[in-house]
Amino acid sequence: EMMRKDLEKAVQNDEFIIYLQPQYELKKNKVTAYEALLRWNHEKYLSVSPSKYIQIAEENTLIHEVGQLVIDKTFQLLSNNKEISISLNVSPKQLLEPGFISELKDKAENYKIDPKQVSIEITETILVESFELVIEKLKLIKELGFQIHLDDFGTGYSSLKYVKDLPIDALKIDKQFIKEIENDEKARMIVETIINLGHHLNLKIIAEGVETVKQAAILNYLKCDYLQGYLIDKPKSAEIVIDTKYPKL
Ligand code: G
Ligand code: G
Ligand code: MN
Ligand code: NA
Repeated sequence: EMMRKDLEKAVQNDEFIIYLQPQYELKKNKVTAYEALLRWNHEKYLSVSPSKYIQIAEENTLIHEVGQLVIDKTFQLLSNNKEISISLNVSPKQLLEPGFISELKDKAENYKIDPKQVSIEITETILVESFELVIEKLKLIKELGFQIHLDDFGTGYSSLKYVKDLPIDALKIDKQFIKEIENDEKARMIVETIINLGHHLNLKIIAEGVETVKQAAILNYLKCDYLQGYLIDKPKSAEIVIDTKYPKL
């Protein structure tokens, strides 16, 4: 309840900032994309996970404001940096809001950005309810030129149906699997199979939670497309990350 009141103030006082975490493109041997991760720039809340206050924001109408400010701040970054791509996390409630798609379209025009620079990350849990409606929404988003990434892949429910029926561009392999690929033969087989499945379906593959050089080497050998994780960098303030020249792996 206290957090809800603080959240209202935070929206009014513009206390939210965007952190970026780089995504390393193995084929090009450099960072070419970033994931936007929301942070509450307040001493009490900076270390609190956004999933916590997003959940509270979702229990009332604040999620609309928070979602809009994430889009505004991200599009502002993109309009100043035309050569990068950024993916944003969108919760089920946000995606299903009636005005969401037109707002996305209008903001892309206002900030003069190419929708191809933007990926919308959705999680599998989004899909359990209102599957048909979600497909319709995602198709419209794709028609506007935005990309769609399926987040936390492998941990949800009935994922293969989603991979077949959804208009997606990439799969993000959940960090739980990546954590185990060095020492667990089964985890490595699963990751290899996800990568091959994705490639057969013309999808890019992003590995999340890459922390070691050995994990990166295995993922490179398995032809994963992008690496994201502490090995490259942790999420940091957007300005710092965009100005960082990351070394080759
Ligand atoms: O950022 P962190 O590193 O702690 O992310 C925690 C969780 O919060 C993740 O599941 C991430 O997807 C989610 N998250 C981070 N930023 C946003 C955001 O802007 N919108 C939504 N809906 N979720 C976010
Ligand atoms: O749910 P989603 O995948 O959007 O959230 C990504 C989460 O993973 C964020 O909380 C982010 O801070 C965290 N994260 C990013 N890289 C790593 C990593 O290398 N290891 C671990 N353990 N977590 C990571
Ligand atoms: Mn994500
Ligand atoms: Na994820």
